This record gives sequence, C-alpha cells and structure tokens, in this order.
Amino acid sequence: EDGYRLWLRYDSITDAALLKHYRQNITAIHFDATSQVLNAAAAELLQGLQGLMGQEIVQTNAIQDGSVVAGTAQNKIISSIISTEETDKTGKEGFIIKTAMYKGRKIIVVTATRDVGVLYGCFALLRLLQTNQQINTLNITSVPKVKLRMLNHWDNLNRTVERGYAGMSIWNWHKLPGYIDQRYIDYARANASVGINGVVLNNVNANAVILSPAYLEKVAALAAVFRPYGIKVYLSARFSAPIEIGNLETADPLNAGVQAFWQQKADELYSYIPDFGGFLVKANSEGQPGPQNYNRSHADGANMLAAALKPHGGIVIWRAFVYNNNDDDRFKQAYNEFQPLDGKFSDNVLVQVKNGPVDFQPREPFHPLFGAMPATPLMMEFQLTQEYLGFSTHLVFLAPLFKECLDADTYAKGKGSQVAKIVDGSLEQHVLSGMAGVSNIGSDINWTGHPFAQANWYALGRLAWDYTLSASEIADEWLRQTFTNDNMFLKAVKPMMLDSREICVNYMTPLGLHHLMGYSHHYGPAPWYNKAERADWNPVYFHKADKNGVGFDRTPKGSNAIAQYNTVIAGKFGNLKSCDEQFMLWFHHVPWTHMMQSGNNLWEALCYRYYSGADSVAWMQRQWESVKNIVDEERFKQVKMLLGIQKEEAIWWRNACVLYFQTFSGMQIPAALERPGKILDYYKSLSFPYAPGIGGNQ
Ligand code: BDP
Repeated sequence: EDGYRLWLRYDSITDAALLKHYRQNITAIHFDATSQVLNAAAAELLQGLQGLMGQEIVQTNAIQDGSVVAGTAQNKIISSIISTEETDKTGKEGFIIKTAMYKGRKIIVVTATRDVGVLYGCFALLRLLQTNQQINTLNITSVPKVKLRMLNHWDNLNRTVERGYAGMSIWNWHKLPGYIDQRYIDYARANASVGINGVVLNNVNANAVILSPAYLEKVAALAAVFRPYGIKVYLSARFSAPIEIGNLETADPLNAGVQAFWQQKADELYSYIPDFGGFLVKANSEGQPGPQNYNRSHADGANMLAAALKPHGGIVIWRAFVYNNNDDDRFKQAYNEFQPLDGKFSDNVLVQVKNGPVDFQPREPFHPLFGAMPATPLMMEFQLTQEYLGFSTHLVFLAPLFKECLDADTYAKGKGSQVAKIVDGSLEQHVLSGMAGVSNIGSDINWTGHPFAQANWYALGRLAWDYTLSASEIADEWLRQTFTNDNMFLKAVKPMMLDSREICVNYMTPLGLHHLMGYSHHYGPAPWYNKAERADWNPVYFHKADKNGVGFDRTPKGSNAIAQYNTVIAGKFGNLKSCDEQFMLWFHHVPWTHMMQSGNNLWEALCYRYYSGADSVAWMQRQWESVKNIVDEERFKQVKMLLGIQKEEAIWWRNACVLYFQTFSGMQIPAALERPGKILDYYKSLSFPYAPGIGGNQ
C-alpha cells in the first residue's frame, strides 16, 4: 500500500453479506455506444466492479438481472425508462443513477445528457460500493453546482514546483509528447472521479516558453490523455510573452501588434488543442508583468486576451491576488484595485479571488471582494498545497477551512448571500462559475507527500461539485475508500481529521494572528522577522505586537479594512465585543489584559491556545496508534512518523511564538503550562537554507 491508488483502490469487499448483496444487484455492464469518454467509463466500471466484487463482470448487450445500463438519454433502453425531460434537468455534466425494471429484469441505469455525465455517474456508482452503501433501490440525481472545477499547478518547466512539497512536477516535459506516463492517465482518472474538469498545467509565475510550438505539442499530448476523462487543459500565460517569444517591444494590451500576437497565438493553440480551456493570468503581482506596466487596467489586459480566445470558446481567468509595496494595508489592496473594475470585464473573463484577503493563512476571514463585484463572475482560489499549514509533513484536513469560507454570509443581497452562492454564480445569475485548488500533487509515489494530503485534493473536487456536502461526509467518504470501512477505524480517525485544521490554527496562528511564518520559505515560525525588502512580507507588519497589546487594527481607527465588507459584517468584525474571537487579531489591536470569554486575559488565552494546539497533536498520535492493527503497515508507519514530525514542529511553533509575544506582554506563562525547554534566541537562530518549495517570489 504505497498510496499510489489514492481513493480508487477497488479492493474486494470483505463483508460477506454485502458482497452477496452487490453480486445479486450487479452482474454485467451494458454500454451500447462508444466514444472515448464512454470507453473510459466502461473500463473504469469494469475494473472497479471486478476488483470490489472479486469476480468477472461481463460487458454484454443482452440485458439480464443485474445489468448496469450506461449511456446518454439517446440510448433506447434508457429512454424507455427515463424521459429526456428528466435527464435534461441534469444539465451538461450531471447524471442519474436509478434502479429500474426493463422487460422483467431488474437493472441499474446510469444516464446523463452527455457522455461525460455518464462517466461521472459510473464513478459515483463505484463510490457507493467503495463506501459500502446498499444499492438495491437507487434513485440519485446529481448536478454539479460549479461549472469550472479546477486544479492550478504551480509547476515550472524545469519540474520544480513552486510551493510543492511532494517531489517534482508530474509533467515530464522532456519525454513528452512521445512518452505518456501511466501517471497522467491515473491523474485524469482521479480528477474525473471527483468531477474536476480543468487543469492549469504551469505556474502562475509563468514562463512564456510554454506557449511556443515545441511545448504546445507536449501540452497537446497531455490534453489528449485528459480528454476521455472530461478534463480540459488551461495554461498560465505570461503577460509579457509578446516580448519574450513574439519579438515585439511591448506587451501593451492596446497595441495592435500585441493584440495580433495573442490572436495568432490563440489560433495556433487551438490548432494543437481544439478544446483548449483558456488562460490563467497573474499580472502586476509580486513582480509579474501586466497591463499596469503600460498604464492600462486589469480589465484592459484581461479583455485583450479574452478577445483573442473568444472565437474559439476559450476563457480568461484573471487573478485578483495583487498588492503593492505601499503604505496601505495589504488586506485592502486587491479590493481597491478590482472593485472599481466591476462590470468592465468581457463575458468570457472570470476574476479568481483567493479565499482570504492576505494569502492562504491557516485562518482568514472571507475575501471582501466576494459580494462586492456583482457584475463579475468571481472564481474561488483555495490552496491545497500546504504552504502555510505545515507543508506535507502536517496532517491538516482542509475541508473545514474551505467550508468555513464558502458558508460565510457576505450579506451582499441581504441575509443568505453566502460566498458559495457568489462562487456558483447563483446570486447574480452568472453563466460562468468556478472553483480552483492550487495543486498539492507531485512525483512522490503517493502523489501528495502526506498520505492524508490526498484528502485535500479529494475535498476540493467534491466541494466544487457540491458545496453542501459537510466536511464530515467528505472525510467519511475519503477514509472509507482510501483506507477501510472498518467502524473502529472511522471512529478514531475521522474526528482527528475533522479537528486537524483547528489544531493547526491553534499551534500556529490562534485568535486571528496571521503571517507569522519564516521569511521566503515559509517554513516554521518567525514572528520576529522584520528584514524583508517589503514591509508587507514581514510578520511584524501583520501582528503589530507591542507593550500594549497585539493585532492589526482594521477598524476605522486603524486601516479601516472592515469598510470593504457589507455593513452587517463590518459591524460584527469591527466591534471587539461582537467579533468572533477566532478573527479578533485580524481586526483589532487588543490589550494583553483584555478579558476573553473564557475569563482569561488575552495573554493567557493565547498561551492556552498554543499549548492546546500542540497537546492536540499528541491526541492525534494516540488516535492513530489505536488503529495500528486496522491499517496496513506501510501507511501506518508513514503517518506515525509524520505525526512525530508534526508534534515536534507544533511545539516549535508554540514555544517560539509564546516566548516572542511574552517579550511584549511581560507576563508569565500560566503556571499550569509546561515551560518551553529552550530560550527565544535559540528559535531565532534556526535557519533553513534548503527548505522545500521556494518559488520565484518571497
Ligand atoms: C504566495 C506564494 C507564492 C505565489 C503567490 C501567488 O508564496 O509563491 O506565487 O502566492 O499566489 O502565497 O501568486
């Protein structure tokens, strides 16, 4: 069990009664049409069912008791059972799974309006077996809530991965297009199994060379692998490509030569990849070129690219992750630049916004742009790779983080205007909608480094499909498929997964602290750091600790960032009394002696949080130890070792932060808590020249 098979293991069902149930209900599969996508679906269904049921399943045209009949609504058998009106309700990608009688035979129908829906339905049927559900009376209709469900790879052409902690890039550019690694196919299967339908292959800090013919051939080879799985390829486009690979002297979006370059590039791209998805663009952010270099706006830049792609049906995903090195609060800058552009983007542009206003911290309030740009489809950007949550050595299940943001109410159109309703386009009736995760995938045999980090990839896909799923349901599904359906196992491991994010917040950045990590590599704590070339790359900029207290005053007395929220939210965050303590230091500079709900003062509460975080990792270790006999030896040992590292690093975070903040509070660590074994200078002296994942930026 090296983890390579992810959640698609298909090992035979061990429960005898259940096995009997499945063998009674499924005996054969029937696919009456062929297409690349249906062939992929049939192959998956055969492989999965045969593995799970431990017996041969025939693919036959004859209908018998237990036939799985899969196809679109055009299929004659299916249309005699399910009306096309009913199937039409599932849209372009949804599906129906239904138990039915056909000429006296009991069958299972898997249907959709298009082949890709059938593929998703087959994966859903397999999931039912993998999670040990009963299948004798099925009646499932499932429709994705979000249209573009994507992974963003931050992979460089030299195979390093910016903020990647699971080995090198899985794209072997050198061997492409001639050599198709089995990994590409298994990657596509895994994505399709959770409904991911788009992948950006390269880093947002992009190299223009990917747009040259030699690379387009390679990109086309990957697109061909992904096509049968309903996945489109997208590329990060470097805004200055006209200069770098087009021999032009400018990349000004209003320059006719530049426009012609992109139009010709789009024509060329579509000649290689007829279903190419479009461009993802990071512009005028962290040193990347962009339209502002020519005094043009983000809308000018995005619309110019959008015009080039439009005739081919492509889209532009323009990132809103921007901040300048100026005196204004970094929190506010994306809003300040983008909000005034609402309504100015072409209809094939989405603006991609990170979940929070700063940068993928363990906890952030939702980004104030959500709800503030009604005329623009806003795409969600989550980060799967754990840049700020312990790399791939800490077990941190991110579904609770994603849910917290998606469920947050923006009040944009009154109560009930959750971020999720902006992301799925329903609040403003947008045609386009999207959710992306910055990939945590690499060349490690188990794909994600930490065996449990696979769950974050899984969760992104499942939530993009249906954000009403709870974190607990997702953890349950993933654990059953990836490890075992054993109840003892689930009882011990699920709570540990579900609490893991809050535990990480507690030992890293409790009560609304943020951006305390080491400079550049982002590994470990460095709340003292103040030497970066930009003020807003320094932890001291964000926590503002002094003798009086700690936290960033974002009320009208301070930076007034809260004014970017709807007044209901601003009122809540802006008042220390009503501000949820978990966000407190995001919005207030709070005296050390401030009385918390617990009856402790802020300093004591901070200490208790840090200690409880580190202690909870010991609890996670005990939970894991308790399933030793239920888990395969290989993954048991891996997770055990990783929890050992996590424990040490949680203590490191705790000690470094508590000792540092103590220099301001001047108060003792509460007597009940163990003293840190080392002094602050020890933690300050640590250096990490070879920490993984460092990218082109800070
Ligand atoms: C930051 C990363 C940096 C990325 C940047 C981005 O540290 O490597 O390039 O985000 O999202 O979190 O563009």
